[in-house]
Amino acid sequence: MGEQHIDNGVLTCIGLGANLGDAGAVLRAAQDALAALPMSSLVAVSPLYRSAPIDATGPDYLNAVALLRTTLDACVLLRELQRIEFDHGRERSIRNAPRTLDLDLLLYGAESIATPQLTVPHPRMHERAFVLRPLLDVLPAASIPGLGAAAGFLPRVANQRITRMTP
Ligand code: PH2
Ligand code: MG
Ligand code: MG
Repeated sequence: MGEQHIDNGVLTCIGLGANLGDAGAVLRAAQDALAALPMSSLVAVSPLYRSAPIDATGPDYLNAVALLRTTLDACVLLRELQRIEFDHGRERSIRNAPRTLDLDLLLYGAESIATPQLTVPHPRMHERAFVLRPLLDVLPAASIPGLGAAAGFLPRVANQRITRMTP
């Protein structure tokens, strides 16, 4: 998968989410946009999952997680993700407002990053079934810096209703 083959670089995990419009079509287009990123190679994309909004309102979300190997800096990658969101009609209004496309940098290798623009690992990823379930599909051994094995958090989100759509 991916437009180019990259052997070096950092393995990153990107959360994809959408709950407005044709969310399935938007997520497929977002996968193509990730595959086209410079200095990057799309390694895997999870199945899509449907879930109710968490800490938010609006229609159900579709979510997935992509694995991207890249030599882009984390802040450059973040800007690319924001450009892809913008290209798909994302408007930045109030926090957790319904969105046509949300691309979250969940993990950047084993790095912890804290700048005004970017916090990695994503601070709430271990509390959300819509992140953990697809993440563990593509990277069963995923480890969250500072917290440990992602799989260890699954039992704590067992109360969150979530449905795998494909395959
Ligand atoms: N994203 C949010 C807030 N709540 N709920 C679900 N189910 N899926 C999301 O992607 C999501 C959410 C903020 O980005
Ligand atoms: Mg986001
Ligand atoms: Mg988000």
